[in-house]
Amino acid sequence: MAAVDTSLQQRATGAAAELAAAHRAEQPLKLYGGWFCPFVQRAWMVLVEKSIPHQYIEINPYQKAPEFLALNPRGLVPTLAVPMDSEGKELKPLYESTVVCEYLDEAFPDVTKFGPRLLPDDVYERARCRLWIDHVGSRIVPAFYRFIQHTPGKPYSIADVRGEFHTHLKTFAREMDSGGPWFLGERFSLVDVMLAPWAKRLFLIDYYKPGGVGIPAVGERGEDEQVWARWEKWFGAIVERKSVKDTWSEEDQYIEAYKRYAEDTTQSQVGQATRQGKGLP
Ligand SMILES: N[C@@H](CCC(=O)N[C@@H](CS)C(=O)NCC(=O)O)C(=O)O
Repeated sequence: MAAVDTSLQQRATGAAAELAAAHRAEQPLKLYGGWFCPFVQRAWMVLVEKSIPHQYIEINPYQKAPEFLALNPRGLVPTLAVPMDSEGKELKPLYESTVVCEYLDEAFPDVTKFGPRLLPDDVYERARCRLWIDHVGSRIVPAFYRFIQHTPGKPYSIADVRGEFHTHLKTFAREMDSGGPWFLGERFSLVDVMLAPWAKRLFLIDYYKPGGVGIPAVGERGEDEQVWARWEKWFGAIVERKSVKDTWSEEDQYIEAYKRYAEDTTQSQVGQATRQGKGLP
């Protein structure tokens, strides 16, 4: 097997390094993360959005330490260690970024201490949010990896993957409420959190792939002028969101870390699944 991606820069840099340093001290709630990982960024954003006391522990998930596998047999970050008592003597694990984010929102419900809930109270609206979170996870994110891992030898063209990616973005943007930049209009929610890390990483497609993300220019979008304008409103707001910027390392570190994806040589579980046409882990 080719070398596993263990040569990554070992620590966060830039703003994310400051955040990690501010949360180095022992706390009952622990997030095991990797600075480069978009799934981790989701959970990290929720901790920041809600100012939840926590300890951040940087690990390299490609080196499967037995203590890590004991917490998460899937061997993936984010992994959360949740205290079962007030002193944090007994810890139970949680993993899968969507599960972790919903848990954090529900476990810290006090709006006066932790700010607005990240899913609506209305049952239908909450289900609608989960529907579009599913669209992010089952359509947009896999298409992002097919796009960035596209190499000239593939049986499909880069235009095909770009088209597929655009279709999923437009379907998402058409569902966005008006009156504000976020998916729910003025209200920031978990739907925004779920897509934010890949929005922030779109510059990597511009950097590595011929023709880049390739969203058509204003005036050249035909019947899609409005939907792309709505996408850009959301995109402009999310990349500037404080929780996104606070959990972001220096840009050149991502360029380095994603080179293996761009060359389609990564041995990460996500990368291998994409290469084999399987569902993401
Ligand atoms: N479905 C998982 C995916 C997490 C994931 O793939 N994390 C990557 C880092 S970005 C990982 O831990 N990879 C280790 C490996 O591929 O062996 C989630 O949503 O949390």
